[in-house]
Amino acid sequence: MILTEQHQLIRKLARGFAEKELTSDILDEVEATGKFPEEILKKMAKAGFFGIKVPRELGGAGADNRAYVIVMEEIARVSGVASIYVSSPNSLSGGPLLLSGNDEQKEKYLKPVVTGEKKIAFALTEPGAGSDAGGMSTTAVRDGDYYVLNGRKTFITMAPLADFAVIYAKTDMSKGTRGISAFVVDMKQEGVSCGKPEAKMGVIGCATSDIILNNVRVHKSNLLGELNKGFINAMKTLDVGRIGVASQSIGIAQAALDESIKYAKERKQFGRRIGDFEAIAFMIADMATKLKAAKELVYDAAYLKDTNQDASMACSMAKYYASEICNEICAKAVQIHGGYGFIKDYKVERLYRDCRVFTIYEGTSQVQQIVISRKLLKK
Ligand code: COS
Repeated sequence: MILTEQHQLIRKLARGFAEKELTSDILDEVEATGKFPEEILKKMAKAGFFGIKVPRELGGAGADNRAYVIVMEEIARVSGVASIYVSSPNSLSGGPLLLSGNDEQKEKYLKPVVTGEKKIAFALTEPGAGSDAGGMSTTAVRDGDYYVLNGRKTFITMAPLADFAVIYAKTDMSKGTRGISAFVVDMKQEGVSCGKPEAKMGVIGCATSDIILNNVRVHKSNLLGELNKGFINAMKTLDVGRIGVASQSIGIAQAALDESIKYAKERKQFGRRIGDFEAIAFMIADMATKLKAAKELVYDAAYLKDTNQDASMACSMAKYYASEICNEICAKAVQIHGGYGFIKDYKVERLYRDCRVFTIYEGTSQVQQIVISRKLLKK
């Protein structure tokens, strides 16, 4: 079995937390204000969700990738935006530190993130470098014991809320992806500023903005890992990040399926439950089958990671398939709800908006197809 009894217990805990703490009233408030309550974030930190995969000596639970995807799935099932707060310290933002940080850096930047005292962002994308992440133009030029950073990062999740950011910059302009390095930057440092928070379609409640770097002097001790090895750090981080998005996708898809089944049993038209019409029943069968297949891909990718096998292609497959079918399932869920699916009183309206970004962030579906096909067609 890919999932053990302990993983099932973790699922129970995460589901219980999500259903108790992430109430409809709170989630409506998050949508209305664009702000996620700090007291819920504190409870999530206390439950251990911000350090699931972080070693115990850094305040984490020291659990595996399967535990992580299960928690993500269960939190996303109730709130997509809440799952972003779980993913950040465990994968995209904590990942670069876990992979390449030295003890001092982990203690200083990762530990307070796990306890919920601080927040950290991952800054790779630029206005002119999205899918072509290696084409970035942010520079870090050595000046004595410092690097001077200049450039602009864009669509950075959590940037306006973050205390620190992992910033990728070119340290050798002549070497392409082999001339990129990673730095941890204090967001309060002189020369760092954020653009205006973006007005987003979904996952409202976790602000996204640009980060502008204007002659930011970063001490050489804030270089993460080896000089010019930052791109590999980003790619390895994204491998794990992609299982995170895949698990958000199966969580939201499960919620959309649950809502659709409930509605198909309650709603009557032409004197019958709408679930008794094949048009609806077959849609539900299709949704459930695709979701089951996606779950297997997600747990399998996490298992490969946990057993130290090459998981890069499996992570991309899981993200690609799970995010695509999540969008399909949520669209069908809205269709099953008819006009009610189009209004905010019904949960499927938010699920449909929240999942739209899953085929885009942390590598579009087309980038996942690049990763998968390159692996298969490698000479
Ligand atoms: N693990 C370890 N190393 C990896 C890796 C991985 N998963 N993926 C790539 N690398 C290494 C390659 O082996 C290569 O190393 P060498 O320089 O030693 O040969 C190096 O990284 C460059 O890789 P590659 O040649 O494949 O880079 P490309 O510029 O062709 O980019 C894609 C490949 C498109 C896959 C990459 O740019 C990408 O993932 N883009 C999307 C970025 C993204 O997800 N953005 C979202 C940001 S977070 S919201």
